[in-house]
Amino acid sequence: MTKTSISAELIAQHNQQHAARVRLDYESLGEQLARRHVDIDRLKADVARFTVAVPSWGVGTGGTRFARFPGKGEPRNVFDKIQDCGVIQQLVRCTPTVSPHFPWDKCSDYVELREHAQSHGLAFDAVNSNTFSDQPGQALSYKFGSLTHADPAVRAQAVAHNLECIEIGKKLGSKAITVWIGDGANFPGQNHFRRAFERYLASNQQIYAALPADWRMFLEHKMFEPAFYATVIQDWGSSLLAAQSLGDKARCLVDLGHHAPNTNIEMIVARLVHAGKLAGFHFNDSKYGDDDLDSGSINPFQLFLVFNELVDAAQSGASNFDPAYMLDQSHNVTDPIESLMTSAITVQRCYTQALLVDRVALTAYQDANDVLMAAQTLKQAFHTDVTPVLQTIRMEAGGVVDPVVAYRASSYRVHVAAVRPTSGPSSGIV
Ligand code: PSV
Ligand code: MN
Repeated sequence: MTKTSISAELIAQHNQQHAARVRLDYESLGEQLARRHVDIDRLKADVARFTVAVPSWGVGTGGTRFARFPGKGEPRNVFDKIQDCGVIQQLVRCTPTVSPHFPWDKCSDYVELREHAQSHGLAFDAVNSNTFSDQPGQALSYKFGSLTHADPAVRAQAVAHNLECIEIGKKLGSKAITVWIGDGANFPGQNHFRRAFERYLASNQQIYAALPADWRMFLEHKMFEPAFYATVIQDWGSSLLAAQSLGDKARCLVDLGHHAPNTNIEMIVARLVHAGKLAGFHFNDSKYGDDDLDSGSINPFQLFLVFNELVDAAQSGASNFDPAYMLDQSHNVTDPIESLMTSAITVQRCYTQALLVDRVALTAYQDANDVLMAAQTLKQAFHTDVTPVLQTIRMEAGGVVDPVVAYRASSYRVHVAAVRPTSGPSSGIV
């Protein structure tokens, strides 16, 4: 039996208040879509299968390089984090998995952790390794790199950590490891570019060799930070070279925040699909750099355009196409649970809108060089308010019409704040 933090009565009452209105909105949207030859019930069935993983680190309050302002009732450990993720899933019903990060989520009994997650209706998604910061008691420092470090002993330590993550992941039921490293240079001359990349490949070969047969390795690129001059895996080109040289199980993960402003990310997605190397996503949004803002909060159209490529790839039967969807956000000024719920729904919304693109018409406009109508075809889908579809899916799955309203009404944050002491102010990003 699934443990529920939000009471069944509250959920029932909330939905009762909204059910009649949602039904009318759904019918009205259904009529509108029927005129576009879209069957709303089929659309709903497609969208109901869509899920996105929640990052375990996202339920704690984040920070910047300058400060962190802790919130009330923050999770004290991975068990609390899972409880918070359970609330998200209970209300939105499209986030049934959690992506853990080690050593942040280390615990003494992973069988117990897996059972704890199951009891909250959750399973585990990709495990993430951390060789971008030093941990208390760690033998060798990652100050000058990890998997690409000049010293083979540091590289060996970083490889060993990744192997440990795979072992933990096996116990948790994960099927992938995401490797992101902060390795690089802050000054010209600091690193030998080719040697650093060669060391990256050699270290990753050892990790790759330890992957179980049904696992994947997700390589995550990032343009800059903490290496501000030259990051070893700074873009999808380096990531693709690495994935191709490692083998079939290695794929390229796209974190939306890891590109220069104005980069055409949807085109990167199309290229990775073409290469059969798209691992999946870390969804978030940004204005300037790796801001880790809530998905779709700055540029929802970009998110839609990414999903436009994904739906196109799925519908045209692209090979090796099975992307993993995860959020990767830092919530500095909002309640993380509220941000993650609204972000998951935003991602689900963009997927739904992308399903509405009239692809036959779009192809015809593209082939006829009818630029304006091609663009309008995308805009028509993007401008469709699919809220009634998402609300109906949530209600039918046992979630709620308006997750933030229900969450606030539950006073969950107040309840957990009573048992979880507020962590002191701290500096530095988490
Ligand atoms: C790095 O900025 C990143 O996007 C990687 O995915 C990390 O694992 C994550 O953020 C958490 O710091
Ligand atoms: Mn990321």
